[in-house]
Amino acid sequence: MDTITTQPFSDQRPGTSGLRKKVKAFQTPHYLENFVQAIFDTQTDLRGGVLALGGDGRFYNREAIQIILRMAAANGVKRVVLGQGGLLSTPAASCVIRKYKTDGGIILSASHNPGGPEDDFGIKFNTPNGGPAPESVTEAIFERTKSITEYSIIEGQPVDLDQPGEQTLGETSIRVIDSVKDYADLMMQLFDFERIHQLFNSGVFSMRFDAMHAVTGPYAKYILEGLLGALPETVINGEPKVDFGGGHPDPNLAHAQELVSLTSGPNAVDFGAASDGDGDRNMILGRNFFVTPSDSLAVMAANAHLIKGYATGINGVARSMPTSQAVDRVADQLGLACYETPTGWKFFGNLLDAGKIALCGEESFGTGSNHIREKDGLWAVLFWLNLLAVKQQSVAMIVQAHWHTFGRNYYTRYDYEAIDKHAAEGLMAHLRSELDNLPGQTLDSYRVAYADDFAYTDPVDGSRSEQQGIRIGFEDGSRIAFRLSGTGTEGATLRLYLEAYEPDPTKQMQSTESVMGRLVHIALTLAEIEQRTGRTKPTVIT
Ligand code: VG1
Ligand code: CO
Repeated sequence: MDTITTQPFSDQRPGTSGLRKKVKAFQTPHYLENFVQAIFDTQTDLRGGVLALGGDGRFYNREAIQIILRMAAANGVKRVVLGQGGLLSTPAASCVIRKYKTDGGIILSASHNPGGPEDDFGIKFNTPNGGPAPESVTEAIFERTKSITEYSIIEGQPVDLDQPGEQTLGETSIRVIDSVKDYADLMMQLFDFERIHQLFNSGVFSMRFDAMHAVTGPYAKYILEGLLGALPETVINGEPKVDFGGGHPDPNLAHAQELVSLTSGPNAVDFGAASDGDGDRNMILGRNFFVTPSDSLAVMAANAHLIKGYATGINGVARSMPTSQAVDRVADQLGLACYETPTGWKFFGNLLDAGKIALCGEESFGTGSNHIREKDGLWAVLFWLNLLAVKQQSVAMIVQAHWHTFGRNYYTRYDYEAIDKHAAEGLMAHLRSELDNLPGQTLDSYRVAYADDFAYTDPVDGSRSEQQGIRIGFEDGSRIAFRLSGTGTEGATLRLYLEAYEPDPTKQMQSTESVMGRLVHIALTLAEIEQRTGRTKPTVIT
């Protein structure tokens, strides 16, 4: 075993979902090693314990895995459960950690961020419940990175990442598994595969799933085309590539255009879905119809009783703060508990572990349930397929009927990417300084009901998270929120979230753009976006 002398890097604080940097940063000598050693130093159960390991297959995945394996061996990890080919989707990693009862997992991913030598890489640690480490753990890891002086690694031949079965590296046994099977087994417990199979065989239903050249390709092909009998062309862009085929593996209307066009026009398929780089996000499309992620969560909550895995009823739901309040309306009517958490999946973990909620989601194309502790792209797709099979209605009909019952929460998000960090911080500080003046004011006929900087006290462990984004709520149920991204790797990214509530069914078929016009204007003016960032329009609207 070698002990290598190193010096701390000052920028290894994990963000919303792990440590994300340019590949070049991770290739800096000792950079990856320092962070990994900080995990081993703080997560002491891993010594003599079991570690799950895998990533989304992006550029540098295989190299990083070889380094982590040699460090795991040097740090006394007894066994590593490794995804074949170094691949584990984020939800599959969560499934594997729980199924094999490992002492945690390391997932290599920068999720929806582009991959390749000039683009992004990331690493995150998940705890034995299968979920992203809570802030107490990520802070401990960060603290350790600030004082690290050495790390341990063994010499050794490269491990064969592709051959399933057991091998040894030093004293550590490495078991390469095909996680597709484990993941599919879990899905079969939750959904009525027989019924979905019938839907695909009915001859009147067609779908496309866009894996965006990311990690879900093999999972989607096995489950949709293999087990459920969907036609062989159902999964598009199904081969994982290190650079995601040059694309941006983010399943939204801007980046999944090929799928959008397949669900548009007279020859459109009935159902379209896409997933992101690491397989935890999902986009749901009907024929000429886009389901906002916030609506998707609400529809799931309202219909969970129709789905095998949730048929006995759900007790509670949760959404992140910027996510629309559509699910709150469902919870209200059905008498479910409803929690509003800060952005990022790590905040759902305690609620799920404590059995307080069964479903949760974020506006950023993330939905999930108590089956694992990560958001889960393919799970959401299967949930929708099961619902379509049971209801025998189109996606549009299901969502419109939902609006009719619960009202419609029009929703949109503006992202201003790679803006100047100081300008972004100044803008947020300015908004904070306005908070006390806003309640009671009328802005373009919207009366402000409350304005605050969102803070959260975890109802399970009492931990407190402050400054989680500015919320401005209006008396008619509309809302504006602002926050700075914690996953970007260049400058700062400002996110502006807008929501308008419309209870009247005769006014629920307008375009989101037209409904949002006045709220957008209020937000741009309040935050002085153009003056402070120099941007006249957002980088992307979702
Ligand atoms: C973004 C999303 C957030 C999501 C996070 C990780 O974070 O807004 O909802 O949980 O990405 O998703 P931020 O801090 O950039 O707004 V994934 O699929 O990138 O791991
Ligand atoms: Co992701």
